[in-house]
Amino acid sequence: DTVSIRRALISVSDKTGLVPFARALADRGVEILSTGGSAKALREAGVPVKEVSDHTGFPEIMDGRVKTLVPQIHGGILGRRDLPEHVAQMQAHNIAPIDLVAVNLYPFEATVAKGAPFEDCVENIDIGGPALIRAAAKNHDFVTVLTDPDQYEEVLAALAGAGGTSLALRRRLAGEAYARTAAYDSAISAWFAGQRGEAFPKRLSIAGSLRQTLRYGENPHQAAAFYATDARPGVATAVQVQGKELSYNNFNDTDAAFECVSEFEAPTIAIIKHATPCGVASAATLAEAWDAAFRCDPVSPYGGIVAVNRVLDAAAAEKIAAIFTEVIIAPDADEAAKAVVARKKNLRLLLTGGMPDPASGGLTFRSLSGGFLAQTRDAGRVGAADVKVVTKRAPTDAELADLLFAFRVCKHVKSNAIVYAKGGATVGVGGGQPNRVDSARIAAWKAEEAAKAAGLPERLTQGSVVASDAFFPFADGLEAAIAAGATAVIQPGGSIRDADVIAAADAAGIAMVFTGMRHFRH
Ligand code: 93A
Repeated sequence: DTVSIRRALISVSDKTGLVPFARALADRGVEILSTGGSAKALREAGVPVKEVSDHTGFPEIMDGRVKTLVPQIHGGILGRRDLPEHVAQMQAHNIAPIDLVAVNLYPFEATVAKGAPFEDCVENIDIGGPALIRAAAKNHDFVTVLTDPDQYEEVLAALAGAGGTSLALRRRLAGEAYARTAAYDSAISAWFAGQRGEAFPKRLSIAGSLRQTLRYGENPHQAAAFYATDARPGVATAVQVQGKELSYNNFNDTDAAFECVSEFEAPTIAIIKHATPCGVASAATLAEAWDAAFRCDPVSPYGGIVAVNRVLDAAAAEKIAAIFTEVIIAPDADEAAKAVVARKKNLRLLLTGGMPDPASGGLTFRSLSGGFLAQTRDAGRVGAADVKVVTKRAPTDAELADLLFAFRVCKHVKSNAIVYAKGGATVGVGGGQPNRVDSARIAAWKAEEAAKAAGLPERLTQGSVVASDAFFPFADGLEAAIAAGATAVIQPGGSIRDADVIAAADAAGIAMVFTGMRHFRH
């Protein structure tokens, strides 16, 4: 089933690796047919090449819209070499067989991503390319199809080794080819839906490129893989500088950590376990932020994930590496920090090259039996101008700053979320409880334990502020927070018992603001 290559058609927009690939084919005696730009690049590099238009006797017309959409090309790809009628028809119509097709498509996705005008996007919808790819993939019994420069080497190796491609290889490449054209058409249809202002088109396919298969999923008996869908800076764009392979849970937690720190402008550290923060702090330096974040909960960070929103420096790296940490994710790290991390062989360091924009749009997904839920990202961000004071006492400036900080952290804590904060750092985090008052109690209890561990005379929540991801349905959750020492509260408001909750706050001399925005995270 090994098929040798006598004639190849190369038509590529991304010219990466084109010249060495074509030269290697030519050196093996393969005749190379190519379209305008690709042929020009090959000629200039001194690789023997024949223009498709010379081969077919038909010029490229309509600004290249019709260059390979001709019977001599498609017949040469689709004809079955084992059917006498096909072979006879090829001969009768002067159609030469094409044994290899290497095509990568007009950069539609990149054109959309750079915000090009409507007409440019339409012009970058490739028609002839997908036709070539789909034809070659269909006739994979005889034809080898390549759709990505990262496949060149493998095919050249097969030619050098067995003198041709195996059926197994051609079948795999055919499957990859259809995955590529499917993703391409998905991107086009999603773009059209977006142009119509439709967030949720009639058919939605999530197209991703396999980044890596994982050893297992959330549990060892589950299989798992990681797919990248876009170029938003984050876990999907990260380069792993060192450490062993990340697991499914590591990826999930690391993403949660990085999304959390991206909310803050000042140097900020988030320590995450099970995709929920156990300590978050902003400070003048990352090292100071670490101390404050760690103080909030000195028990949970072991085996945790740490995200920072600045270039990681050595002082912060020393502190993070001093305890058992699974992963550090940062936009970048300086050489000294890398050297510190390098002392811990297993500690993974991921560098993303930038921070995600917390206000960016897009969809998030959750699978359920028989389907999936899609929603727009929680890009909501509450600032000082968005809050409404509802109590007799207004928060002080310092309280307001902490309230806004706590509410942003709250967005990243599993519901029901209660976050106490003081001086730009969390001092008590409670989440994942099916009722709000338990989350408030857990956060306060953890803060007491943390104070004991640090040898501090006072519970950490004394004189803190508190944020709630959704309204307090009863005054009891608020009373628990007041009992823990909170002096100011931020919450969405909107309960039918808001009046009771406000009265309880006023009775205790507490300042309370409503955001009008909820941040459930289930
Ligand atoms: O404009 S097309 O839709 N019509 C075609 O007949 C056609 N043939 C190849 N696009 C077509 N292609 C595409 O041209 C290929 O998919 C490739 O992306 C590109 C290469 O053009 P050039 O070699 O001129 O740079």
